[in-house]
Amino acid sequence: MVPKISTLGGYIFEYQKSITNPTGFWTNIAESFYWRKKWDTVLDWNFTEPSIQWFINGKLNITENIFERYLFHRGDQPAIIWEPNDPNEEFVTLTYHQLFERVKKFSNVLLSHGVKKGDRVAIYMPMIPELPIAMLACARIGAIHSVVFGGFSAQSLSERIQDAGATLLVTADGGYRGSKTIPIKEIADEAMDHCSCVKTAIVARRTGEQVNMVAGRDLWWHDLEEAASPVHKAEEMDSEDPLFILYTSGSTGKAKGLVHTTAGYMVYTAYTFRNVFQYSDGDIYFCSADIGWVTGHSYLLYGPLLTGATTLMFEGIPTWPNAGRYWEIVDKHKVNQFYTAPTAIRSLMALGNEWLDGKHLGSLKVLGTVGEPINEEAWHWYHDHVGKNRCPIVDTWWQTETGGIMISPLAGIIPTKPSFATLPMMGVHPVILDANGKELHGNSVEGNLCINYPWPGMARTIWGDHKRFRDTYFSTYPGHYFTGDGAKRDEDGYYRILGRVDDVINVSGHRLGTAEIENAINGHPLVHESAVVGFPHPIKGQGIYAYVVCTEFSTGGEEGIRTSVLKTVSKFIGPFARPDKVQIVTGLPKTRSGKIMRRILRKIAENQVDNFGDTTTLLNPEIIDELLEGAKRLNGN
Ligand code: 7RM
Repeated sequence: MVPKISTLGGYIFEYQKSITNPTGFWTNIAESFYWRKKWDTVLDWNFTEPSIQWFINGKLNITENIFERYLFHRGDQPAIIWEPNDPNEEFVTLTYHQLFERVKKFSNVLLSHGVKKGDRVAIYMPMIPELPIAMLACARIGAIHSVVFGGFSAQSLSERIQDAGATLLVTADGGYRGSKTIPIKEIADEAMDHCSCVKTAIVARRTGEQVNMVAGRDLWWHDLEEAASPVHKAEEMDSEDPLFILYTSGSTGKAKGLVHTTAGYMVYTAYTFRNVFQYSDGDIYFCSADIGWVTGHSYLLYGPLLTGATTLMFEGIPTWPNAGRYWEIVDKHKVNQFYTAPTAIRSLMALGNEWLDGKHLGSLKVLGTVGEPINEEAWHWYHDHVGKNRCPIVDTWWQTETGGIMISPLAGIIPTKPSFATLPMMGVHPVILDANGKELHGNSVEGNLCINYPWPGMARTIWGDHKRFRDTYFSTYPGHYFTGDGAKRDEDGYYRILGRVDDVINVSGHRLGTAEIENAINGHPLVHESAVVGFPHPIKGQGIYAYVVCTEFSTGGEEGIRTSVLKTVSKFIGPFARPDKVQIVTGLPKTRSGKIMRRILRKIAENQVDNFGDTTTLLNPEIIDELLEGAKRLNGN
């Protein structure tokens, strides 16, 4: 297993080593894995092309590092505990041995349907055990998985399938989320109508509802698994062979398919998991994220399983059948580490402390947060009421692009400070730059957060568009990876993440591009144009505020348009991207060159009524009064 740091002195010592001699540091960590063939060169990189390669010419398979590796003496230990949506349904435990059998069988299923090394397999599933089984089977045969979050619409799913050129789709009949049943197969069918690349769909049974099975294309998972052989030898992969593609939103255009490769991702997620959460043998670890997002990939699945951990996977939502559900799960399974998003904490906090009454929570040792800044009030509530003042909180900052945690306390080792992600992980070299790209040295500085040296878990490219990868992350500040986040380094050298500095908003921990939402709204037949901004929201962190210019009003007037705009966004992206506020306007504030002055829109969405700064370049300054009037009506003040 990878080494675990256990003192502050140990952290300082290892961190220094990782910065002064990164290749030596990572060699040492990589040695603890199982390689078919060791690498020749640890690292080759430049941030101009950019080109990043770790453990060059190494040969391995990530699933051999979960199953066959020395971890296999854990055959009878639970690998995955699956807790269903309905608390009255039996939970399922898959031991390492049982999970291995199912992964090998499904590997053979994929092979027998023509999936080869390097092919892309799209996965669109609810949170059921077949989801991680499908991912691990892809990794085992060398196919590249592309998991699409089950909340995305048919349109978004089909765009992602086509972009990746997936030939096979793994899906399910339906899914349960709280009191709702999601018609997964129906959505997948609609998506497949628009992409010819998918030849086969494998459908897992969950809800048992009637679904339409297309002859010659759709097959039942259980039939195939039952008939498959459990004998399978893992494909030999190169260190830099892609492991998966995961789509994420940016400030412009369509979603980007970030590509993560095999060895670096494996080493980095395993190392950070073990050290940040201070995982010990036998602990039960619960990450509440959906596997469809990067947190689920790295810290529900790969990091924990590479550590031989027991990882708990929950199908449902925190507020059903009531707001005590997480705490019930913690007590039922004696969870030791719990990792969730600030938005979940804020929504549970708002529902009252009575849901914690009668809950023991004595098994908890470490609490974690991820996805968005955590405000102090939520931090204290989590610390006092959930952690009972005895569990360190790890506020982990990272991104889909970084593959793993970048700035975070090591639990119980680095002293915490509410709302600070604290100090960098081993091998991570953060810098803060001003708007001109000048590095701000020393403490008590604030600016744009960049990283100026490669780490093993970083994404290598954007699928099919390396130029976009360079332009997005490596050209704003040449020689640096630009995160898109603002940050402050305080008087103690601790980092506090201030949020995005681009047109990306973070709604309930879901990352969304404002341009993406605008594109969806503009797809409405009566919409002429639109502008979307974020505004502070007490539960979601940020809410979505849409200013919409209509060409005409159909029957139903403003209210009718509002409702149908929400429907359009659901159809194009998914229900989670629906705006919280839709203001119908006759125009948008634009400069002479036609650029929308978003600064003003953001301020109005935040309820500001004056001090809009320099508006002399506006072509239509009179629009401000109309916007303010409308906002007042919308906000009811
Ligand atoms: C893991 C994940 C990435 C963006 C990132 C930040 C924000 C994530 C924190 C955070 C403040 C944190 N990947 N973010 N973690 N902001 N404190 N601990 O969320 O690709 O979906 O989003 O999320 O803005 O750039 S992500």
